[in-house]
Amino acid sequence: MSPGPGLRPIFGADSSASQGSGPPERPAGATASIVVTWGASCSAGVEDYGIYEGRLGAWYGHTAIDCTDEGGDLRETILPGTGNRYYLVVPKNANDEGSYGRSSGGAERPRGASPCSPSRTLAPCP
Ligand SMILES: [Ca+2]
Repeated sequence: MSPGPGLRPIFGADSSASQGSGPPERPAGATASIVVTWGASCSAGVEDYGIYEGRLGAWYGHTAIDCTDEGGDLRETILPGTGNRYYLVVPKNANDEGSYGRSSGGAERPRGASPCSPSRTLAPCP
């Protein structure tokens, strides 16, 4: 008998009792959302965060995909683009953005396309 198109537990508390169930299946081509978490910025003036997405290998071509940390809880659920992607979380307030971090060579990463704030002058960390 077919189990039917039912839902399967993802991290069920009784997973040890299930019969050979592996990780949840997902249809080919489907994209699952992911959760991005980060630590609070030490930059003075930070009020919020923006998340940028770029394609691995295409350094640096990131674009803002989320300009608000809803709930101020240092985590956001996003829908990733296809392929291999990287993400940057940038401190911001209404007028300025902070650092995008540095490349492995030590250079400040460039700002993203369609940045969340008009300029990048948020005070650096002490
Ligand atoms: Ca949030």
